[in-house]
Formats: sequence, structure tokens, C-alpha cells
Amino acid sequence: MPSYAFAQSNGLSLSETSPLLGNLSNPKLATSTGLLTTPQVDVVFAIDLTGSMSDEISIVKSKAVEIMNNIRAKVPDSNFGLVSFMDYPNHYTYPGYSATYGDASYGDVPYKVDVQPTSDINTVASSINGLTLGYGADWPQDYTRVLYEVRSLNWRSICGKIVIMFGDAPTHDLNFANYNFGGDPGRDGIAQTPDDLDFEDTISKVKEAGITVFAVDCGGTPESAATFKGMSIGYAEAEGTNGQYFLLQNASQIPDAIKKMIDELLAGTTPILLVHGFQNTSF
Ligand SMILES: [Ca+2]
Ligand SMILES: [Ca+2]
Ligand SMILES: [Ca+2]
Repeated sequence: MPSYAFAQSNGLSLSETSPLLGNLSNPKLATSTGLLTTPQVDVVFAIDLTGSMSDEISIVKSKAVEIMNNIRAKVPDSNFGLVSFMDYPNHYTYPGYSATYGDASYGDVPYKVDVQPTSDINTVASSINGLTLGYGADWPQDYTRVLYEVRSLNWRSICGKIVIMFGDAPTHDLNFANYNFGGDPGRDGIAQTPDDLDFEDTISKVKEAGITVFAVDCGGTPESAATFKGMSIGYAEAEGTNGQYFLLQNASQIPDAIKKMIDELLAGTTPILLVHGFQNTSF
């Protein structure tokens, strides 16, 4: 029977049936320490398909495939997935901000699961290469909604869970980093109802789910940097996800950064990925 020295050392109280630990018969769990002994990681690419990405999308596609191949070379037990998005295809009016967020006639959607995490990298690569741009209307996009939804993907229960987010704009939020880019209307698509999403609150939920965000800022503006740092390393009111922030030109550093993070996980120095072993519940 596994013991839970690792979890206990991090102040968690876990029983044998704790859903936090998932499948206890998982051979990847060391019976002596409760630690992962084999590097195991699920990586999901989240790609902004709005018009302003037209300069970068071909680079993003090639970088994403390169990153995937390099991670697989470094961490053989790796699954990959793909989600994409533009923005809510409607006009919204919030206090202090009123704009058309996205446009359905261009195929804009707030969130789409293209490929659930899978070991089949050829499927993921062909889906990445097949992505086509929509529009996205106003400058901000719905990164908050995307990060809210990725928690529901088919993550394996005990492994490193990483989202690599590519985009170039700020998120819709009423009060983040002194910006007001309108609220996120949430799943009902209607402004100012109870399911509206807050960026900082959503980032905390993503972190609680044990998901680490590697943010690739293709814009490099102060506004996009606030959002992309907020979802990864933390910025202003957003605590981050123990992730890392990159400009697009540095995205090739990501596989080594992920390998380093997984190595630290295996060494027991990075508790964040395992202790919140995440179940595929709906939200
Ligand atoms: Ca928009
Ligand atoms: Ca906020
Ligand atoms: Ca709403």
C-alpha cells in the first residue's frame, strides 16, 4: 500500500480513498514514497485564433508542433491536447466598457476542444496545422473563459498538467491590473448574470486544479503582458499558476522548462503538480 509522505509533508491530510490521489493502483506511484517515479505529463495547447494573430499563427503552429515533439523526446509518457478560441460572438455592454467581442459570421466561438489529451501526437499535429483564423472583433479576447474550461479536459489523474497558452491581447475583465476590458459573460453568454467569470478568481481555480500555465505572449504590450503574466507567474491581483511567461520568440525554451519542472516534481521539490491530483468533474 502506498504511503503518503510526500503529500503529508506538504501539509495535506489524505486518506487511502482520497479523490485527490486518484487511482492508487497506478504503477507510476512509488509504493514507498507516494511520489511519481516516472515522468508523466499532459500538455494542452490553447491557441488564440483571432485576426490579430494573423502575423503569428504560422509561427505559433510550427512552434507548437516543435514544442510537442521536443517534450515527447524528453518525457516519453506525455499526452497532448488542443483547444482553440476567438471570443464570444456578440456585443456586450458592461459598466465602463461596451464593444462587440467577436462575430459569429467569422466562425468565432469562445472555446472549442479540438483534441482531448491523447498520446497520438500525429493527430494533435495535424489538428494544430489545420487551425484557421476567425475574427475576434475588439482587442481583448476571452482567455478567462478558456482557462475556466480547460479544467474539464480529460487530464490523467496523476501527472503534470500543463496548458501552453498562445495569444496576443488582454483578457476581458472589469478590474484587473487597472484595466477595464469588459466582463467575461461566462457559459450563458449573457452579460452581468451570476455565471460571469472573473480573471483573478479563475486563475485561482486553475491553480487549485493543479494546472500550470505556460503563457506565450505574442503581443508584447503592457496589457497583454499583464494577462499572460497573470495566468502564469502572477501579476497584480492574479496569483498565477506557478507557471512561466514567455514572449513568442522565446517559446523554444518551453520544452526544457517543462522537463526541468517535471524533474523537480520527481525530486519532490515542486509539490504543486501532484498534490492537487485532479478528477474529471464538471464545473
Ligand atoms: Ca474580442
Ligand atoms: Ca477581475
Ligand atoms: Ca453570464
